[in-house]
Amino acid sequence: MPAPRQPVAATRFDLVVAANRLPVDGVDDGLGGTRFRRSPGGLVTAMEPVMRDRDAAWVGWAGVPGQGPEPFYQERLWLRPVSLSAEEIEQYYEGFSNETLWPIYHDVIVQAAFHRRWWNTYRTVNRRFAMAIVEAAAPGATVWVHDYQLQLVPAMVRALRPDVRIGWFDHIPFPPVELFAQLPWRRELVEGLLGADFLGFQRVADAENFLRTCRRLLALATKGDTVSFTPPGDDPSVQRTVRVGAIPISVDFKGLDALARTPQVVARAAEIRSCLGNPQVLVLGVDRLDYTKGFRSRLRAYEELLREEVISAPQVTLMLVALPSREHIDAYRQLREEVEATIGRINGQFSAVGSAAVYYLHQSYPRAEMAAMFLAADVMLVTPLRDGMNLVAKEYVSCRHDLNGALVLSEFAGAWHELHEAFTCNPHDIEGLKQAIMAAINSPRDERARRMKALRRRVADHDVQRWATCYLESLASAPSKPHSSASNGRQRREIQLARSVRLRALDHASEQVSASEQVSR
Ligand code: GDG
Repeated sequence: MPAPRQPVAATRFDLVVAANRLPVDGVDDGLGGTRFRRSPGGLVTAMEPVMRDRDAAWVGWAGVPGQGPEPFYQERLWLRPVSLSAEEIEQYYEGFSNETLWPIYHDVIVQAAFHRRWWNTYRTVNRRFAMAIVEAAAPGATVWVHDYQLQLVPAMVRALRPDVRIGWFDHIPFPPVELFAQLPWRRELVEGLLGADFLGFQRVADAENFLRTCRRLLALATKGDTVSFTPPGDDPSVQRTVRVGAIPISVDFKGLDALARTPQVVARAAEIRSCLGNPQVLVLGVDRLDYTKGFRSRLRAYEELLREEVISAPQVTLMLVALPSREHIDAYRQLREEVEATIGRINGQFSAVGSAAVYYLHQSYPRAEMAAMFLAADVMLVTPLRDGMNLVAKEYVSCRHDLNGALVLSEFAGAWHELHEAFTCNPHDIEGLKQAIMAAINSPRDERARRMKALRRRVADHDVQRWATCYLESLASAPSKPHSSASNGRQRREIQLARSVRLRALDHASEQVSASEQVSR
């Protein structure tokens, strides 16, 4: 039964989460319109326990272009859609977020593109998110902003609502300063983030990269895990202290473990193996089809192992699940073409009638089917060239209650810093990758069990609920008040007013630049 609509203007919340996407999927309502249902993503699962007992709101894009739906309650969570036009999606999301920031933050595996109109739209959209947050936040609320699409939001919210506590979490790597420095808008991005009280990263190295960036590019003073900062135009005698820390994200271990133990999933795992002709070794890869995930290295290693007759198909079968991703972007289209051509070549040479060397699945599956795939696979290949964390590695481990299965894990995944008992690989080193795959395939049962037990203990102890709780505790205990030497209440109010006027002026200017650039395109 749909939850009753609430009077929107009067709604204020103690906890406001903001992420690019709302945790909903649009589905056809059968009447020519769209109905929204909860999507079972990792972030929602993570947030559930911390949101359950609080008045919480979630601000984000509903996933369809144009005017979004009115705010609505779903399972006690207030969802506040941010509308994005088709052009804004192209410029803010596909353009600046995924063709500028994503490559820079992932070691420039592909070249980054810089366009001023993308940046202007990024700023305009960040501003829209900030306004939605400001409207939803109760006095003194906690605001938790997520990811690289919303890096300007912390300072924008702070300028309008200094009473709220603001955190930001980076799901992807934070790059070394030498790469970050390429961004023409590097200063604005760092200043945007420094509006937060606490900035969370996946790895210690990401937090350190951020601190180094503050020192090297903005000449800011850092001390331990903190950085001191005066926003531009503010009273220079007032400094805010921002804390930075590594809080690695995780998965819902208990939920996945329970799912993988259900008779349906256990039976389905056996059925998958049987459909594939009961190979001696089933090797699995599950990723978004993204150039960061190391598809090319993985396929090359597998092809060479077949060609050198170290393994043979179908005794060793590879199942590759490649979730469709960012298909409007050239680099993703090219990757798909290359992956599909390589798989065609491998299958042409090494498959037999009725048994393929590679089973390629370019589609999305329900969670239970994914759990069955994890349970069916003897070897799991997680070989990114760079990855903030990689949840798939942790999901695989969570599903292996039988203590069987071997995880091959790239040292460039954030997860590698926690999952020490995996079979480590460097995906740039094809010989090394082949050796890691063979070590996993040939590992004795008791060694696999020993490794898997240790991996499972780590993920069970550091699950996603603990991640969310730790994050919110770190945010709550971050230094709160600005250290002020001179300004009194009146001065502060004046600065406050000046800041919000400046923000409005900036927006106006950015919208005008966007408009004039569009005219001249
Ligand atoms: C970013 C960072 C970081 C995949 N195929 C299907 C499916 N999936 C699910 C997986 C997993 C999720 O998608 C992918 O998460 P990853 O962590 O592997 O990677 P990104 O999408 O790049 O996520 C990453 C993460 O944020 C969290 O902070 O770990 O480093 O890049 O949960 O299971 N899910 C379903 N069907 C599929 O076919 N249902």
